[in-house]
Amino acid sequence: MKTAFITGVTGQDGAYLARLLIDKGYQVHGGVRRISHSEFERHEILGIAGQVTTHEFDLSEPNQMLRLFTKLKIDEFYNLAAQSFVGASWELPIYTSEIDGLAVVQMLDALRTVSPETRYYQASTSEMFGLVQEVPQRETTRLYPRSPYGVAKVFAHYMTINYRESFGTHASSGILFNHESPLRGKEFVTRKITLALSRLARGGDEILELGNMDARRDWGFAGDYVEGMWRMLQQDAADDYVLATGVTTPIRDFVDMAATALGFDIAWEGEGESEFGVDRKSGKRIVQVNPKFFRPAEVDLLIGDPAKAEEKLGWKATTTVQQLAEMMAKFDYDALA
Ligand code: NAP
Ligand code: F7E
Repeated sequence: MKTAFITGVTGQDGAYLARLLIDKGYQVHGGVRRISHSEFERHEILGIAGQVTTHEFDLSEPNQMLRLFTKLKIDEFYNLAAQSFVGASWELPIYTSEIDGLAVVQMLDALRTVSPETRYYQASTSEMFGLVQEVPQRETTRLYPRSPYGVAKVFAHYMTINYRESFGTHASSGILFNHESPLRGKEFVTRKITLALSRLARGGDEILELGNMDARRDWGFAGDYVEGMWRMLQQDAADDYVLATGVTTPIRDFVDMAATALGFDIAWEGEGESEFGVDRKSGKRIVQVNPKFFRPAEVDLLIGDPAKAEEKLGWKATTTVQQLAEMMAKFDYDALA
C-alpha cells in the first residue's frame, strides 16, 4: 500500500485528490492547519469523511515539515496548500509570497534532507503566464505573472525545477489552468455566480455584482485535473505539464450558461462599468458590474495547450465548460432546497 501526503487536503483539489487516492488503495495523510477555513465539509460531500489521517500542518512552520517527513514514510507528496485567491494577494503580498513561494523551497529542502525518495507534486498555475506571451500557453511559454500570487508561484515553480535538476528530486510541476467544481471556494468567480443565481432562482432578492466580465478563462472540472496530478507522479522521470481544456470563455458567457441552467434568460445592456444584465422573463436586473471587484492588474486571456499531457500522460479533460456551469448551478440550487 502506497502512502501519500496532501497539503491543502481540506481545499477543493485536496478533497478530490484524497478521494482519488483512497479509491486507488493509498493510505492518505493530509495537512490541516489549526485554524482551518473549510474543515472537512468537502470530505463529507465526497463521502470520505474520516478516511484521511490528518496532521497539524502550517506552511509557515518549516520545522513542522521536517518533523513530519522524519516521522512518516511518504511515497508521494502533493503540495496543494496555498493562499490561492489571486484577488487577495495584492492585500496580502508578503503572506502570499511566504506561503506560496518560500514555503515551497522549505518543503523541497526538508524532503531532500530526510526523505529523498519521495515523489513531489507542485501546484503551479496558469496565473504564471499572466500577460500572455503566446497563445495558447504551453510548458515552454515565457512567464509574465501579473499578481503577487503569480509571482510567488513562479518562484515555487522554478524551485521545483531547480531541485529536480540539482539534486535529482522526483519533483513535477503541474501548470493547471482554472478548474472548478461544486466544491470551489465561494470567492472564486464561477462559484460566486452559481451561488448568487441559485439564490435568485429560489426567489431571493439580490443583484449579482461582478468585476471584469471580459476576462477569459480556460475552465475545466477539478475531478479531471487531480487525475492528471496523480499521473505525473507515476512517470519514471519528473517533468512539467500543462493541464487545460484548450477552450477559453469570457466571464459573461459563464454567467449566461449558469443563468440558462437555472431558467433565466439574460439581456446584456450598457458597457464597461455601466454594464448590467436583465432577466427577459421577469424584467428584473440580476447582474451588474461593480468596479470594486476590478483587480489592480488583470490576466485577460488564458487558454492552455494540453498536448504534452495528452501525449505523455494519456490525460484529457472530459468536462466542457457548459457541463461544468450546469453541474455547479444544479448543485447550488439543490443545496438551497
Ligand atoms: P483551495 O480550495 O483554496 O485550497 C487551499 C488549501 O490550502 C486549503 O486546504 C487551505 O486550508 C490550505 N492552506 C491555505 N493556507 C495554508 C497554510 N498557511 N498552511 C497550510 N495550509 C494552508 O485551493 P484549490 O483550488 O484546491 O487549489 C489547490 C492548489 O492548486 C493551490 O496551491 C492553488 O494555488 C493551485 N491552483 C489552483 C487552480 C484552480 O483553478 N483551482 C489552478 C492552478 C493552481 P483551509 O481549508 O484551512 O483554508
Ligand atoms: O477569477 C474575474 C477576475 O478569482 C477569474 C485560482 O484558483 O485560477 C484561479 O484564479 C476571473 C478574473 O480566478 C469577479 O478578475 C470578475 O479575471 O475565479 P477567479 P483566478 O483569478 O483566475 C488560477 C488558475 C489559480 O491558480 C488561482 O489559485 O474572473 N472576475 N468579477 C471576478 N473574480 C472574482 N473572484 N470575483 C468577481 O466578482
